[in-house]
Amino acid sequence: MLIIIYIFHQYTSETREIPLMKITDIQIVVTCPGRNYVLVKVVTDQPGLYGWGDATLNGRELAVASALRDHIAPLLIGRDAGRIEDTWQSIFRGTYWRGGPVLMTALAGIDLALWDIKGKQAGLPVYALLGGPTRAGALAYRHCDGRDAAEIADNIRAAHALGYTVFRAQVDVPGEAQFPDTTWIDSTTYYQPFEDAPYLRAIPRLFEALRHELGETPEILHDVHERLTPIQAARLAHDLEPYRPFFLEDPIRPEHKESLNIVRQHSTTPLAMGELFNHRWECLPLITQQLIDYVRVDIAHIGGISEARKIAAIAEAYHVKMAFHGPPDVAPITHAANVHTDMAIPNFGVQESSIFPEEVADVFRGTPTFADGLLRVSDAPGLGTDVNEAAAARYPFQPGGYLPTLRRPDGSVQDW
Ligand code: KDG
Ligand code: MG
Repeated sequence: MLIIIYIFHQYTSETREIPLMKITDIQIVVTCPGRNYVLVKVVTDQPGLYGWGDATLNGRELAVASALRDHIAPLLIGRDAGRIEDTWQSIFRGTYWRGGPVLMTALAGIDLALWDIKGKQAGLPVYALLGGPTRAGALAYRHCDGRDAAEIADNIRAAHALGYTVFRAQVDVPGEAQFPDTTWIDSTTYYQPFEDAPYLRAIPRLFEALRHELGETPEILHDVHERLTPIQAARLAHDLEPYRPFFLEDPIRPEHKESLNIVRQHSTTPLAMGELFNHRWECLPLITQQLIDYVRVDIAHIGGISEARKIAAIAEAYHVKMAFHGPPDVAPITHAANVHTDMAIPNFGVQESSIFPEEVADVFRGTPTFADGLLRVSDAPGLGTDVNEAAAARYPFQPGGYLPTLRRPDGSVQDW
């Protein structure tokens, strides 16, 4: 017995104590430097030690802000900021209601702030905490949309001159009114008409023209935005094959995942999906049945880095790569979290990059930088991002930042 007590004492007295960091405050900052962002500041009892997370859900910002302010933050005051996984589990499972974009975006805000704090406490960038770099930077793709193939080709040439090698091509479909020539219904809603047959003709023609103009080297991808039925998506994926798209994104709606089998059976065009998913279980059938090649989840909408790395680990086992969603409607903090994760995981595929409104630079520090085709984050501890709160207060929330509602020519609703 004495020996056991002695060994226990030796063990505990030699174990390094990691100082407890109590969460003393959680502040929600809603700001609109050109776009609405919901930011989460987790403050600890350690002098000057705080973390920033992003909890922005485009068009539903205040729902997330309320979930955080009214329901989640009060549960976390006084808890140890160092217990990231335990906090994740306690918010996800421990509060009964789980999943969905609002709650998972709120959870991401907390999770990112806690990883930021963990890195600052350790004096290490988050990618180092995740296992260290596996690459020099994250291969980035750039949006090169346009009214027609000639304009898109010019945009791709201009982006290539900046160092990009992967490009997204979205084109106006001839004969259809396109944004900004859309019909405003009221100050917050506009309708944009969509017809599938002209679209299905236009995209293969676009890729044919781009290959003709630019040759076979540029990697070009296209986002369907969930607008097709499975058999239409199968036809598009098949028709694009000769032009070797990098991937075809969100070819069908996200609900009935097994429908992707139909697309898969008809084409070897790589498929990407996931920006509307909120946790690993939604990705699971697509990964384990190898129905997609790239997981497009949004770190801000799946509960943060803690969930992202688990999805990446599951995907790795099935030779599926990660292509985290990176639109300008999530804050630079999420973009930094994307690149930290990209840097550390072995199955990184490509990173969507975005151009932010100019005012964003007034509010955020530490947005990932781009050079030579790659996005990089700094070696600063944590996520390396910071928020100028005085500047954020100068850009109050703007209501009405909704996505357009698409309508078929007969007036019925079509997926965005
Ligand atoms: O809020 C919705 C946008 O983030 C989405 O439409 C952008 O599909 C998108 C993409 O791939 O960036
Ligand atoms: Mg998309």
